[in-house]
Amino acid sequence: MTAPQDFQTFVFLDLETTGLPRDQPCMAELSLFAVNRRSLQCPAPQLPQLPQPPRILDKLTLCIDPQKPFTPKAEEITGLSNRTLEENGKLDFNRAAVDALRAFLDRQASPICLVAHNGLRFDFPLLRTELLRAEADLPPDTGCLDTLPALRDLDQVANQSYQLGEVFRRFYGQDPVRAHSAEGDVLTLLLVFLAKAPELMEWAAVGARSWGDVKPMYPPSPVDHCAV
Ligand code: DCM
Ligand code: MG
Repeated sequence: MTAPQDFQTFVFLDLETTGLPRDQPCMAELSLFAVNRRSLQCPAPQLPQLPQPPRILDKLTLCIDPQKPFTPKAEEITGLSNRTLEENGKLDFNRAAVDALRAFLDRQASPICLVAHNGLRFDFPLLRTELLRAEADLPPDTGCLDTLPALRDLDQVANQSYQLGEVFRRFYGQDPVRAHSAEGDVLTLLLVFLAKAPELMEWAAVGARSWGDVKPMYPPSPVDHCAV
């Protein structure tokens, strides 16, 4: 992004998937928590006391039939499987899911900034692949903040882990809950963000990328559409 962006809404996002980028994964769950900047401008929590998430917060969580086999590792850590998603009648990332996502974002005060941990390497490129496969996209000027490089940049500390759970443990001295569920990971991310919200919002104003510059994780192919 060129000019500093006064983002009004931060949309925390996490995806659960069938595997890692080398597996050309498909989405199996997505979760978004949208928070207005006003609710992030609260005093920093007295660490390690765990803050309450903001009272005013919109949520969207969808389970998705990924139509591609989970790797054993992804199945183990997410607690999702092709069989259980299918037994529960979950559909693929279809038009209704795309419309729900876009309507959810359209309801938020703009400009909006998507926030994901390791988002530039994982969540944003994969979401872009999935949207393009569904012949959809997001507005190209949507902001994209990756909290992993942002926190690393703010800390200026060498040789420490920036894995989401590790950052959470450093701030709050306890394990995050429901790791590897999309909603659990979004809550963890939001609580991590709250520990440094003023600095991260300032960082986002100049450091956020644009959705239009996010390269898809892999070319979406409707033909071999994540066949099981
Ligand atoms: N993932 C994986 N193997 C790992 C870690 C993650 O296959 N060791 C995949 C499956 C997860 C997705 O990445 O659903 C997102 O990771 P996370 O749950 O940390 O958000
Ligand atoms: Mg996750």
